[in-house]
Amino acid sequence: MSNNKRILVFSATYNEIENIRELISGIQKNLPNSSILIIDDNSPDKTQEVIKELKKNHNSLFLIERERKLGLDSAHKNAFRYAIENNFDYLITMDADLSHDPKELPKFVKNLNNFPFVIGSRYTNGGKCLMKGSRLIMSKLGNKLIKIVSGIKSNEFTTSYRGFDTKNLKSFDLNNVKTKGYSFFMGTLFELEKNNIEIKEIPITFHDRKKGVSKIPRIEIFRTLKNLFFLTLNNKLFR
Ligand SMILES: Nc1nc2c(ncn2[C@@H]2O[C@H](COP(=O)(O)OP(=O)(O)OP(=O)(O)O)[C@@H](O)[C@H]2O)c(=O)[nH]1
Ligand SMILES: [Mg+2]
Repeated sequence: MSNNKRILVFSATYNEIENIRELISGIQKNLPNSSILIIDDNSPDKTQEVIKELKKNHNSLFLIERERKLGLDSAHKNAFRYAIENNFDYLITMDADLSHDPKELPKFVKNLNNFPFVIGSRYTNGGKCLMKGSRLIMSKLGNKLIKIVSGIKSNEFTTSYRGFDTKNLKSFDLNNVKTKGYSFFMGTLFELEKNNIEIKEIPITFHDRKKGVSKIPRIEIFRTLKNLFFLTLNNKLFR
């Protein structure tokens, strides 16, 4: 890839010992010149120890260890700050459970050359979501509902496979997103909209987690609905 941009790929981990090696080797293979940042929240399964071992043979792998489970939203905010403070041009974020395929990373970089924000979308033309049963239905309906209620032009709101061109985001700052937990990812799109930043969807295939267990409590779905209405109201009132 003829690209001299400094790229940081970020993932948050909590008990991903069964996935972390494959994730890191996948990132290395697909974006050999990128740096990798992992923020681990003191995983009881000792994911962080595996990362420390991998660091010995990988001088652009960085680990931030936090004392306890401080949540996915604050991990992503930390990563955003880290990317800016360390002068990275592009920040690409993804889950560590291999739901997001590292093979798709080059596509993010290519699009970041033309767009300040890129979201990996399961629900745009060519995108796929390989979740099953009620999970798939909830996800599809949820994203459709958010689109209708918010009026924001995107078919995907809830995935964390996203790319930021840190130098071209105007006044957008991920740390200004106030919604927590699951809603944080949706809240990001409201914040982009507020800053008049185009949301570029690129198709991805989302794989269901094969190893390890899900950490997101299902109650988050209801919290997301509540936040959707408040964010939309706020958006309409303060434009
Ligand atoms: N550092 C940190 N990482 C977290 C935390 N909660 C979740 N993660 C990580 O965030 C990513 C997404 O979490 P998942 O549990 O896969 O959530 P999900 O994708 O909604 O659930 P599944 O579809 O069932 O996998 C994974 O890489 C987790 O390891 C947290 O509190 N702190
Ligand atoms: Mg997952």
